[in-house]
Amino acid sequence: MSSIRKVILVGDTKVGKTAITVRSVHNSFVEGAPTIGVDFFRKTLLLKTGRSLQARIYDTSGQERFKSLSRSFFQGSDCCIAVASFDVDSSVHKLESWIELVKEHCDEEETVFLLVMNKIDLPGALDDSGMYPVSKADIEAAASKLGFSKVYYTSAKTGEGINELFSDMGEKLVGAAPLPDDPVSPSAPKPLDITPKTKPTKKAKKCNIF
Ligand SMILES: Nc1nc2c(ncn2[C@@H]2O[C@H](COP(=O)(O)OP(=O)(O)OP(=O)(O)O)[C@@H](O)[C@H]2O)c(=O)[nH]1
Ligand SMILES: [Mg+2]
Repeated sequence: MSSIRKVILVGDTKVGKTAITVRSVHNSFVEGAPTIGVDFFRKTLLLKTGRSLQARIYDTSGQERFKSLSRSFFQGSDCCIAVASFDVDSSVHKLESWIELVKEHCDEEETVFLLVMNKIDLPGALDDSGMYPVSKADIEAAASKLGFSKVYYTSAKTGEGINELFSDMGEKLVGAAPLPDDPVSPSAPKPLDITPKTKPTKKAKKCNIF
């Protein structure tokens, strides 16, 4: 297994997928325009072991008109960051359909799914003040329905929560598929399998939801 991992960001338009990516890669925040199709970024993820991973990040558009283009980039993803935000009404309800769409493109390799609620800098966003179309209670309910044990609360504007998100992602990616020579990797080569192969039945798709 190489040390390169494919990461995709999905979620409704305007939730801040590009802003999160730019904050993580360039440590800056700019009022950007909506993504046209897909943007590509690279980031080195430093791991607790001292080793590193290269993340190839595909920041997809959340606009309906680009959906078929976006989904063509889902194939072979090692990690999916699903993003919603307090100020985008449909963003939490649509998470499930985004995640299902990504799962259709997961192969038998394990894919790590992370759930992000962005724009925590908006005044009162975390207080369930009723000021925004989406509340903290809404995202927590969606997380439990979708099987996520954790919601990453972030602000691309201030940078809060972004480092934690990407460093956790690196560790989980390695947990899902250890790097060569990692202590958790099998040290001995696998014995040759000489049992006759029957035609494989359709494999169940394995996904890691955190
Ligand atoms: N206050 C605040 N605004 C944010 C944050 N993240 C993004 N925004 C703003 O939200 C708007 C949408 O951000 P984008 O990053 O373009 O959203 P996107 O999800 O990439 O949208 P598409 O590319 O259309 O799918 C922009 O005006 C951003 O400046 C944040 O953490 N806090
Ligand atoms: Mg974008």
